[in-house]
Amino acid sequence: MTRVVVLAGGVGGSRFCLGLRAALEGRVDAAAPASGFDIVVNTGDDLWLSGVRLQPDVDSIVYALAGVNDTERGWGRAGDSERVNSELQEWRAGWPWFTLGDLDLGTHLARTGWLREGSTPTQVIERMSARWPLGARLLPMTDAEVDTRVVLEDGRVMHFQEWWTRHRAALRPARFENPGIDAVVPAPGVLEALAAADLVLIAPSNPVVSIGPILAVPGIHDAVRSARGRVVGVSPIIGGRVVRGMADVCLSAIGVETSALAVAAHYGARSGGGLLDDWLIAEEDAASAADIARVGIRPVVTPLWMRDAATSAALAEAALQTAGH
Ligand code: FO1
Repeated sequence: MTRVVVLAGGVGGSRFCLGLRAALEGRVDAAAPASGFDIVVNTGDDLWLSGVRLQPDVDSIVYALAGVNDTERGWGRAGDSERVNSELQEWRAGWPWFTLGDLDLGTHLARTGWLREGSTPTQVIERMSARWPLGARLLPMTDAEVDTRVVLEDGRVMHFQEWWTRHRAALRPARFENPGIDAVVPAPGVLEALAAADLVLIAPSNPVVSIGPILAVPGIHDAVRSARGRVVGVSPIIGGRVVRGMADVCLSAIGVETSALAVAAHYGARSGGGLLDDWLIAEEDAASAADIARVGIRPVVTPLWMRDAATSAALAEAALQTAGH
């Protein structure tokens, strides 16, 4: 059995994880145990709101793997209602621009209760995951609370969720911060999973606010770098544009161009102190393959659009084959 660890966050991460589960399941014969994989999830998007703890990236991935996610919006539960949210707005509680669905609130209440009773986020996620056969183990990047903050060019500082959902990333960021992250440790199991992995995948998630915080947790960058298997990344940029979300704004704030080449160089070649052995790029970006190779990373041109279950599985299959699995 190939042991795979994925670093992931957001919608791109959850679609890729769905594809990976399908690709791995396709390899298992009837007699063999189902192949599982580990997902190290960004928790920088997490926040307290109206007295409950939200974990947007964890929930996106759990809901997607459980098949109960809202595929139109890209977040929350399918078929959710908003009765409690309306009432919260009447009370002027929470954020008027941030919707908490009724079913989704059930998750937040359960999580908050378990946290208040003394469970760690890792234990809470394990308990939540047991409700559905997810086919993967989710590990938060850390059990500590380290929110992603946006420092604007005008000096204001706000939680990433406010910048993302209220302002739709329209306020110019000077930088992103995770206050206190230097003092935290990876969640239990994260370093062990990376050390045992035959293959580490970096999902096509936002490199700055999804993958960035994971790699900023002390020990994780080094563990990926020294993984025994290959480290394969999937470009979140296709044809010089972001596939979804507002990653281009985040990239330009840290001085990285919105291109498959620039993001590859941002992660760096393992041979040069960075992370990547291989970098999956779209056919639209094939012209940058030679430059990516010059950085010391092997470019692999393959279709990257994850339009549905079949194209997501094909992309994950390409990532597995790139590493010889
Ligand atoms: N995104 C929005 O654009 N608007 C919302 O009202 C909103 C509510 C929300 C509630 C719970 C949750 O887990 C996620 C939610 N999101 C919402 C998505 C979230 O803001 C981001 O897309 C992710 O954090 C980025 O990965």
